[in-house]
Amino acid sequence: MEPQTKLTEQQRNDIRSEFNFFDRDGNGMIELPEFIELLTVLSPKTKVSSVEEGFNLIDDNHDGSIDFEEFVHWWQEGWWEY
Ligand SMILES: [Ca+2]
Ligand SMILES: [Ca+2]
Repeated sequence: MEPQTKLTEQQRNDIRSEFNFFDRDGNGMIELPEFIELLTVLSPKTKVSSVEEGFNLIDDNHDGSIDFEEFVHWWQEGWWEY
């Protein structure tokens, strides 16, 4: 499905745990309010406006939520480290 991802199963499991942790309502998607909370935890100095910008970048298919594959992609890019 995702030939460009080179993650081990262990890494995917780790990311899955993170994803599930931030998916507060457990619907399998991270919505904007959940994402704001995520970024606030990972990077407390992040401004909400730039979080919204980041959300739109990560939301590849622009359906208003981040699904697991989008989340994995973002995680690999290490966007939040900047
Ligand atoms: Ca959710
Ligand atoms: Ca999406």
